[in-house]
Amino acid sequence: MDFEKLTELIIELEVDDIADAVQEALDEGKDAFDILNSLTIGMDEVGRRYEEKEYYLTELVLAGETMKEAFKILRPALADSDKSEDKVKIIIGTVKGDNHDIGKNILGSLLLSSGFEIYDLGMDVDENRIIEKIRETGAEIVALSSLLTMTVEQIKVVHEALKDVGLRDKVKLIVGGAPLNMELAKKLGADDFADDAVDGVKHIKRLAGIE
Ligand code: B12
Repeated sequence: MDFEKLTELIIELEVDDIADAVQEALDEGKDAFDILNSLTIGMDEVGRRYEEKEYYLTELVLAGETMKEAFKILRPALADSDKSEDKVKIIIGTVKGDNHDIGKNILGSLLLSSGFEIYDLGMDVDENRIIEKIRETGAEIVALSSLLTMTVEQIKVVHEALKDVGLRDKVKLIVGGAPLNMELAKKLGADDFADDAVDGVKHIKRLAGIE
């Protein structure tokens, strides 16, 4: 099972075949992160085809399903053997108005396998739920995903709401998603940004003072 084939299975939306293909690649000893990378390349191509109007919403939905099937197999294999003893608590979620959760789920799995304690609020999460969860758990880090240009402003809403209730300097806010970059993230009030989930874990470790 080569990486190009895995990328192709995502692009061709082979929802019934992807799990077996990922399993085969793992059985051959391929690195789980390289497999993840080949799947992400496929998702990027799906996005490009959608932009070019070669694919429509049905295909986007199916691509999402295909990625989820792949991830069911891949998730345990991404587990890090070098588990940290410190259980830093992290709240993750996708911002209000946004129903993309694949990237957020990948980040969550990687964080979990790196020894963090994760509270996943899901998608379409507003500032009040985040505040509630911080108070309930004492989480030190909030990691938010925003995939839509339209919803990145929600990061600012969360930042302001945290300030209003006096929690802003008690938590670190890290964000990610394609419409964001470090400059925009900081402008919106976040402390940090990372391009992808693997880098996200490194940044979060730094924010938590682990590395
Ligand atoms: C699958 C998909 C969907 C699925 C989502 C399924 C699901 N459960 O997530 C469905 C069909 C629901 C969907 C709907 C829509 N979508 Co859509 N979708 C995509 C697609 C093809 C892939 C997204 C994805 O999962 N990528 C794979 C993951 C692994 O990547 P990722 O999310 O970027 O995450 C990585 C990094 O960004 C980072 N990361 C992400 N979050 C975080 C958080 C932190 C803290 C950190 C550190 C890192 C991090 O790490 C991740 C892994 O490395 C993208 C195109 C693309 N290539 O991105 C369009 C895309 C995001 N969608 C788009 C659009 C327009 C829509 C719709 C508005 C379409 C419509 N007309 O209805 C709706 C919006 C619905 C809503 N309210 O949210 C646009 C957004 C354009 C924009 N900039 O605003 C895109 C870019 C397509 C395009 N090229 O036009 N979509």
